[in-house]
Formats: sequence, structure tokens, C-alpha cells
Amino acid sequence: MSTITRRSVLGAAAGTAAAVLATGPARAAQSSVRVAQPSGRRIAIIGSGYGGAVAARRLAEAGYSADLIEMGMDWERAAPVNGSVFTKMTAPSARSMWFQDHTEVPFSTILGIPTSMPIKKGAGALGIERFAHMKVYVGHGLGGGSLVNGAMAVTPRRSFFEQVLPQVDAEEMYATYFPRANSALHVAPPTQQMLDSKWYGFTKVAREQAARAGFTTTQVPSVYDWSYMAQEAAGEVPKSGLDQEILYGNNHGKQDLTKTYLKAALATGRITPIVMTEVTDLARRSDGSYRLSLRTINFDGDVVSTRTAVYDRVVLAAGSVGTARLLQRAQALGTLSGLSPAVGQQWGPNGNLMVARYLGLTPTGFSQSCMPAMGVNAWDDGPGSVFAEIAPLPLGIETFTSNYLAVTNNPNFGTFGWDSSSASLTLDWDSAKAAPGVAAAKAVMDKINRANGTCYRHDLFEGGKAFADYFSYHPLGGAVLGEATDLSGELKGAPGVFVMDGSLIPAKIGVNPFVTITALAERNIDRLLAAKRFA
Ligand code: FAE
Repeated sequence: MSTITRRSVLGAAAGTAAAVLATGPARAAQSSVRVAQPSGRRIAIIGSGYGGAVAARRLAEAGYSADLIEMGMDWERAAPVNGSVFTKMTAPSARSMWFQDHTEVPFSTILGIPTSMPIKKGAGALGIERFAHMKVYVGHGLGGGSLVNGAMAVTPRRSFFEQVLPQVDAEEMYATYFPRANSALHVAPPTQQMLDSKWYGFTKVAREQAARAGFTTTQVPSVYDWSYMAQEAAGEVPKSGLDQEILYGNNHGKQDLTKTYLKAALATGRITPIVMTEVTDLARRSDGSYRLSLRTINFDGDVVSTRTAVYDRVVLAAGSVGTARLLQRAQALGTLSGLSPAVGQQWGPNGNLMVARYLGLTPTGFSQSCMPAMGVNAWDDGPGSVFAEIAPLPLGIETFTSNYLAVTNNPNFGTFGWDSSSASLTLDWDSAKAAPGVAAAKAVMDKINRANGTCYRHDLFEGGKAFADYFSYHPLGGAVLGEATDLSGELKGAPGVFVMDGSLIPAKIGVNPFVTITALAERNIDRLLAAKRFA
């Protein structure tokens, strides 16, 4: 509850809610371009999601100071509006989405009725990176994807991790770094009390129907605080995950990075957050240092300042798409040269697909927790593998629907490029590339439908598709470990630039990715510190 108090105090101190809606420039003005530290090295961390938060914490604990540059809001400093910082799915505002004049959620229609709602444009928490045939959802703000994600915190099967990242010592990952990441992120399995409650009725139905088709289901650990959720259910605390808070941020319950890694990093006093500030260009200087171009905006998107700053070490943690944009642009403009041809390669959406089944007369309950807690586990590491999280459809009405976010073992890769005419990042992912994942998920869902006399819903996703293959929550790859970078994440051809985010993982990891991104960042920062790469 300390967060709520802090937010309330900050809000009250600043006067009206509107006055402090955009707090970014205040933090940006504190920018310390030259940071005093023992080594004299100036360190920038670009992006404050999982990779950036791990880097910030571990660098600070090792005695280094760094600027943490984040294009989105510092939501902990935003004053509540009507008691809330973040908005519910059903009551969106300018805080919900990143400069959109309407909401755009995975379910584009329900029974043919569009779900999109008009909103004011602003520096909201949920962003969409758009490519020709792929929409990648991302989080913006201090905390990155942790602000908007579903909190599912899953460690991959070791055998699959070894398949995907054979260049990494799996023994060390599973003995040291996955346990460290799980502990630091506060990961815990769902409680039986919650699973048995009405809030997970939709999960119970999906489990029973999967079992009828011969599939097992497994629990999905989470960083949502299950004891807080129990108190929500009992009506003892303000509701969040049990009250349509998901996608646009959670006001309570979810232990996002601001409650874990970033909190620890900021407590050291060595990390200077520079928020509402986008790194627009990255250039290598003749003395081997790097010049970053920075653009600071206010909540409404007006440019407050543009400037450059020089750093000796740069941690690239802008997420798979954000990091790709900086690297592709730098290569196209010639501000970075001599990088590996592997830069931009081996991108994938973690085989993501969303699919919903209509259950006829079987209700799934109108009270649904927004935090998934179980998944259909049809994974054997083979090409047909599917891990389908049982996701809610929290509309507050009975929908007779089972909804899933599937992760598949899609063998295809996308490649990032740069379109000079529009000065924009390109990605060649399309439905043909998504097809093997769709086939695998369809095989599982067909079996469940046959065993239960149920069918697909075609009224939820774009173009009447049963399988939404055109969006992803889990972008991975583009600067793969040991290929675009060395085995610790240092970019080949750009000494002193370290990739630390989802870009390092080639295309997929078999489960939701943030635990793996965190564990890999823990491993890499350990190796870089041991090698004195920041000294
Ligand atoms: P990320 O968390 O995306 O952080 C990148 C940060 O960099 C962001 O804060 C950006 O604003 C910032 N940034 C980008 N470009 C720039 C720039 N040029 N200058 C300054 N700042 C910049 O990166 N994963 C799970 O494991 N479990 C889930 O339940 C789950 N659910 C999800 C639900 C949704 C709706 C979404 C969008 C994602 C979900 N994910 C989930 C994916 C997960 O959040 C994602 O893999 C990680 O956040 C990626 O971590 P990175 O460190 O790569």
C-alpha cells in the first residue's frame, strides 16, 4: 500500500491532478549527462523494461552510476485521477494508449460490434508498433512491458531453452539465474483458494474441456500478488486484477518492475531516470564514445527539448522493436558501421496467436480475474508444440467463451529492415510466416472443440479470423546473443554497446518471455561486470 500513499502524497503536493498529469519533463530536467563515478565512465541505459531494470539495479549495486532513459511516463509520479493512476479496460483515457485517438485491443469486435473507444491522445501506457502485417503491443513508461503485461511469469522447459539458446550454459541458468530472476521478480504460483473461486470459473471450464480432449493443464505462476487478490475477492482492498484492470496498467496487486528491480535500483541513488525522453539516434564518435540524440516530450506530445549527450557505455534495452529501430536507423545513416549481418535477423512473435472458442450453453462466468493462472500444456518441444494460456474475456457479461493466448514453436523468422523513404523500421512478418503456429494451435483447439461439441468464434478478431495471427505481445529477437552480439551481449562492431533485452532471444522461448529476458540479463550483466566492461 506504500505506493498508493506515495502517489496520493505526490498528487496532493502537486495540487490538481491535471497539473501533474505530465511529470516527465520535471524528471528530464534533472538529466545528468556527465555522471561522476569511480571509473569516470558515463553510462546510459536506454529503456526501463526487464533488461534495462536488471542492468540499472546490478550496475548501481556494483557502484556504477547511470542515466536510465525512458520514452514513457514515470507513472509513480503521476497524480491519480478519480483515485486511479491507470485506467480500466472499460473506462479508457489518454493514459491508456500511446498517442492514439481510439483504443485498439486484441478483440476488435464482439458480435460484430466494434470495441474501439475514442480517447484523447497522450503518452499512455500501452503502445502498438505497427508493421505491414504485424502489430506488436508494447508497454511505455518506467517499467516498460511490466506495466501492461499479464504478469504470467513462466520459466521455460530446460530442454526447449537448450534448443533455442544452445550457446548459453543451461546448467548455470537453471541453477543460478532463473532462480535469481524468479525471486527478484516475486514470482509465485496461484493459490488454490483463488483457483477454486468464482473468479477463475472460466479457467475451470477450460481445464475440464481440455481434459476431455486428453490435454493436461498446468499452473501459470505470476507476479500478481495472490494474497492481495484474495483480499480483493473478500472486498477488503481496492480491486484491480478483479476489476478489469489489465493492458492499460494495474493500480494495485501487480508487482511490476517499479515494485521490484527498479525500486531497488532507484533506492541506491545511483540511477538517474530521464523519462518522457526518447533516444532517437545512436552514433559512434571517433574517440570510441557514443552520442545519443534525445527528444523530450510532455504528456500531450509537444516536444519540450532536443539535445545530444555523450556516453562511454550504452545498454540497449529498448525492447526487441525499440532496439531494432535504433540499430537499423544507425546503420542506414552510417552512424554505426561494421555491425554483424546478424543484426535485424531472427525476429519472431514467440509463435503468439489468440483464439477463442464458443461453448454454446456452457457459461464461463461474468466475474473473471484479468490475471491468467493456468495453461493448456501441449508442449513436447516438437513442431506441433502449443502452450495455450487460458485467458479471461473480462467484459462483465456472460460470454460462453474460452479464450487463449497460445505460444507455439513456429520455425519461421522475421527480419527487420529500414525504409529510407519513410525513415521507418520494417519487418517482413506475415500470415504465411505465422501459418505453422496457426496449424499447431488449430490441431489442439480442433481436438478440444470435437471433444466438447464447441466451435471457434469468428466475431472477435480482425477479418473474421478464428486465429489472430497478426499481433504479438511477445516480440523476440533482432540482435541474437552470440550472433549479433558476443556471448555476453556486447554488440559486435560496437564495443561498449550492450544489448540487454528481448532482442537477444531468437524468435521464441516456448512460454511467456519476461522471466527468461530477466534471467538472461542477470547472466549477461554478471559476465560484463566480471569482465570489467563498465570499468
Ligand atoms: P520492454 O519491457 O518492452 O521495455 C522497453 C522499454 O524501452 C519501454 O519502456 C519503452 O518505452 C522504452 N523505449 C523503447 N524505445 C526507446 C527509445 N528509443 N528511447 C527511450 N526509451 C525507449 O523490453 N510477458 C510475460 O512473460 N508474461 C505476460 O503475462 C506477458 N503479458 C503481456 C501482455 C501485454 C499486453 C504485452 C504488451 C506484453 C506482455 N508480455 C508478457 C511480454 C513482456 O512484457 C515483454 O516480453 C517484456 O516487457 C520485454 O522486455 P524488454 O526488456 O525486452
